Amino acid sequence: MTSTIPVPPDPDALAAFDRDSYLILRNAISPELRKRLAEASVRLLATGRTAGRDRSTDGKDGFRGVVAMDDTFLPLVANPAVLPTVVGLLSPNLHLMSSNLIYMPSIPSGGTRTIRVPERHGWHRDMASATRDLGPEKVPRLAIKAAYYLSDITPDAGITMVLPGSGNDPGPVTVPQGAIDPPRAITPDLGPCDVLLFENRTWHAGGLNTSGHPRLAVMMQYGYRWLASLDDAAPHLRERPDLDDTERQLLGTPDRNPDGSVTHEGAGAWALQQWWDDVNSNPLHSS
Ligand SMILES: O=C(O)CCC(=O)C(=O)O
Repeated sequence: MTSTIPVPPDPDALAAFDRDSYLILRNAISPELRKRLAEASVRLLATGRTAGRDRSTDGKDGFRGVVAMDDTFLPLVANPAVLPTVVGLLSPNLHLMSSNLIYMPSIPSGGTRTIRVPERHGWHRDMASATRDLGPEKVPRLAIKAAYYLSDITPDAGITMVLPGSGNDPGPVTVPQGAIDPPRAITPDLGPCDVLLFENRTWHAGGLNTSGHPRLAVMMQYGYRWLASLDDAAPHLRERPDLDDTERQLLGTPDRNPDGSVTHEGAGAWALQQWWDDVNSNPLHSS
């Protein structure tokens, strides 16, 4: 990782996210961790496990809730190279809504697909229910995904595509007839250890993987604590002595006193609030 000591987010990076609706953070994980994450992903996918399994069209496979399935994923929960930017863009009142492993097989360009074809281009915003309930113009920034790609990153690997600056575009996106991507869509220029951030309103789509190798990604989705998690509850994780209070918060600390009684709303965010205050007040960090 670039640094294990969190530093305040770069204001230019926050402004770039506001403008572009996506951001790349370079070297957010070490090559060693990346290798272990890829191995853990392959191990999980090889199991017959059905709890949390997420199989979909065109041979896509994966799981929701991988941080509770293999400890290898735990360092991603409060990755110090990523968390300051996510908190800077949302607030400290966050939890991890999902840790989502996505396996995308390679399909040759002429191969049969049911999605990412002109009739079903696959471009979407996340949190479709929020958009449905609030309306596409009214839905705010609610959550941010940090996407790590664990297989070879080549131009044909099927890395997630984004439409820059689309966060305020209620859509639907315009895709020219016979095409599968809107004009101006891009494949982010990622290095293997980089992370791609995008939010619920960013128009995006899985790219086309024609590389001959499966594409593996882990998407960590952080959202406000008042939003429901998409993963199965894993309260046992919060009991672990090797995790700290910020990790526990992200894994679902409720608004409760130590004796289980109810405390004020938002109280369960104290750890990240304190961490955020420390990150921003450390004199080592002021330039
Ligand atoms: O697999 C991908 O690249 C895209 C995944 C996606 O669209 C999503 O998680 O909402």
